[in-house]
Amino acid sequence: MKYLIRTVVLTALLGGLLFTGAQPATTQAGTAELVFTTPCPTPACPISPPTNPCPYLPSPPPADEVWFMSGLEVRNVSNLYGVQFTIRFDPTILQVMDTDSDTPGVQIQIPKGTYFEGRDHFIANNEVDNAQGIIRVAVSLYAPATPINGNAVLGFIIWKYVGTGVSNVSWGNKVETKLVDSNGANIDYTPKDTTLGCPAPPSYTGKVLLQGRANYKDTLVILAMEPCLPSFPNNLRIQSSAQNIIPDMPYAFTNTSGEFSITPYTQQEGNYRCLLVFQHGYLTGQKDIPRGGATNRYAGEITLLGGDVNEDDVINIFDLVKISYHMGAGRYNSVADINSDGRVDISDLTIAANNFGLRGPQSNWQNSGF
Ligand SMILES: [Ca+2]
Ligand SMILES: [Ca+2]
Repeated sequence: MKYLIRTVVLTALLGGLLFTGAQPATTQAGTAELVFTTPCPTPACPISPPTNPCPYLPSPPPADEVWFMSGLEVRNVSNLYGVQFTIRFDPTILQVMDTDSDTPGVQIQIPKGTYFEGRDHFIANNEVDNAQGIIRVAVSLYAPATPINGNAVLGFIIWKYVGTGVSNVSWGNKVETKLVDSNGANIDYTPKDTTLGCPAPPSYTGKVLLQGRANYKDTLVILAMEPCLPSFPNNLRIQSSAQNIIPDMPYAFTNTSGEFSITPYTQQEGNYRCLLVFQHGYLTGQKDIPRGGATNRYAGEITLLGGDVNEDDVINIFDLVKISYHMGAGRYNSVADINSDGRVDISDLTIAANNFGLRGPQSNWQNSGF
């Protein structure tokens, strides 16, 4: 038994010595790393990315304003001659931009600015599947090029953000992603995955109830960058009446419980100053947002008062006249139907009459966090 162990150890030692002697430049297992360097690899990106790559979400951003780069680097490698890698990303958050308009499909950037530039190399594969979120690349040096030792940039990815959130960006498994020496033997390495993304700012939430109704759905809530004014902005009232999408303003409609949640646009985070609330037939509502944005974003709860049928943010004789007109047979009007029960009758008139003389915008939010 002792003899056997000694033989095995001796053989292993000899094997190690022989192996080292035959291939003096071979790797030390596990010391190499594959890394993503973002936004700029060392020593420098070939081109400079914009300062803020996060898009103006959810509005579609101009494509040329939102790109940025990651370098694909190998570090502490010895005798590297060929590389094959698979990289995965979340295509709902990131897309890879094409760097080679002469080749069909989408390619990452090789060799410009990488180790391969100016050296004999063969690109066997360079394809990006932006639908699945997969990059596949295979590159080998060829003679008389000498192997890579130390650190080297293998490629560049030009990304653009297409959605809010954070994507994992990962190297494939050891079958998909391989470093090989000039004999085609695997070089061990440690893959360093990364995350990229623009986390969404915290949402403003709250609850808008409607006097006289049990179902509180479809009240429009808007985040505005202008401070709240003494009167509701007429341009927003016109647009919200048409239920158009409001350009460059985050908005949401309440659910049946009256709850809303609005996520600020990433680039305007901290610039919103007023929460505006609009529902047909009701006084408007609003709430000041502190400069720089609220820390606790629960706006609280407000009950809009009904009866403003002509939507001038005051409940007066004109509204009562209008409701009574629509009480007539064949004159149903959904805005005059304050309580939304399918009829314009004394219930709607009474709601308006009881609010006679009141004006919007209301700002009596309860239990607000700001
Ligand atoms: Ca009115
Ligand atoms: Ca009614």
